[in-house]
Amino acid sequence: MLTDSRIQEHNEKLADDHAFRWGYMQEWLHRKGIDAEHILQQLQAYQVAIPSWALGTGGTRFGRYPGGGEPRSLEEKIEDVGLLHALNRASGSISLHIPWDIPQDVQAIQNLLDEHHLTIDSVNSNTFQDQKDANHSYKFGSLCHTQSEVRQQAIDHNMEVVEYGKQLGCHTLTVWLADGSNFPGQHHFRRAYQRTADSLKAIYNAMPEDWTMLVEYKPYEPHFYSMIIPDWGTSLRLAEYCGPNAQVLVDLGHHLPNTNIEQIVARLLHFGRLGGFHFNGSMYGDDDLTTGSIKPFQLFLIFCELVQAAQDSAVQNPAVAYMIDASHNTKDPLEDLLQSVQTIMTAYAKALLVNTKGLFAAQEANDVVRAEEMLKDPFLADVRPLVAEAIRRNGGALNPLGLYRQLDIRRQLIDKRGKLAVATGL
Ligand code: AOS
Ligand code: ZN
Ligand code: ZN
Ligand code: ZN
Repeated sequence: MLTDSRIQEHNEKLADDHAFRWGYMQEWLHRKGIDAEHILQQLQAYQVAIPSWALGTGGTRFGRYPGGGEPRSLEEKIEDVGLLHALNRASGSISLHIPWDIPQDVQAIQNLLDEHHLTIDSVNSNTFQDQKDANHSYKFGSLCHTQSEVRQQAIDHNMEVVEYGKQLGCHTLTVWLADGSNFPGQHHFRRAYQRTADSLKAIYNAMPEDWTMLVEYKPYEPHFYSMIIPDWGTSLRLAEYCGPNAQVLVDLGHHLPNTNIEQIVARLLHFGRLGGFHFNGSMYGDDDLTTGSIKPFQLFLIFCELVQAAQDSAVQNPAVAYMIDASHNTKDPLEDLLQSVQTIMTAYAKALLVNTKGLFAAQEANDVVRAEEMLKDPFLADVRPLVAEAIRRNGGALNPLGLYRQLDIRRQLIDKRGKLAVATGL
């Protein structure tokens, strides 16, 4: 189905057009005094993790329309990510969700990962659903629960998730808590917070020293009156309470409309506590739409903060885990993920082109218009040839989505897995 020679053939067909556009881009960069090779190196090194739960159609609470050919097992999920990575060479890792993705045969899974040049980037715990045969219910919370037995069950689950991660060479635990309340008076806010903090710390203390814990925040949903970790301030405080290897995870959809996310990113970088991202797009809330589909300028501004911080020796932030967290109701999930990676790389490429020295000078001089123009100039540029060249040099396809469609990969997956195939846990 997708072989290196297919990719070569595809690239040869597009070579002429690409040479024309890339040639123009190179000349443009040259005139601006930008070292194209240096930008390419950074783009070529960039990787974004694919969530195992985004490989099938998600649906909403009102229903779900399966797209067909969806992965039925962890093995098939790995194959799907392998396919994406072969096309764009920028999706070289997977985020797993336990218990949805429990590996039955660790060695076989490791072999399959190696075969597709993939790693496990993070493992996610799940205390937002009651598990089969569980002794206690999470209906009234997990790490925040009033009863210590329930909290302990949730702590033990997180430790079990870490165990699975260790077996697969992973070093990151992502914790998203659905804990919260629906009505005034339901929670004792201060006590519920402290129980959560102490439970998280228990997990943190039991993790291996070379592991990172990422703490996600979310303002509402599934609870609508209060969430235990509603905002980045709470995540940050919890991370600090746990220790140096606990960091904040920013899910782009977990902000109230019009929140200045790029400023949050800058603050967290300044405090050295930005641990990772869940990329997606948001119109109203946690919509989990395709990243950049609604606010491409914001995505670019977020990358500007990341690039500026990377160039600043005063910033002491650990490596950031880049992950996608999206849900697909109408699109082919693989097409959506290809679009997402392309969009993320485009935003990153534009951010790399910002003349930061010039920007800082404009800021110092309080030249508001010049500062803004310094950002608009690269944002409005068409950097697609630059991204395509980076992917091509890594051995990927000049047009990953185009090749996916041309090879009719979804049809092949449906033939192999069936029309109603459903990914586990979704
Ligand atoms: C939930 O809203 C969070 O975004 C989680 O990161 C994630 O979507 C979930 O763990 C997957 O079900
Ligand atoms: Zn998320
Ligand atoms: Zn979410
Ligand atoms: Zn989301």
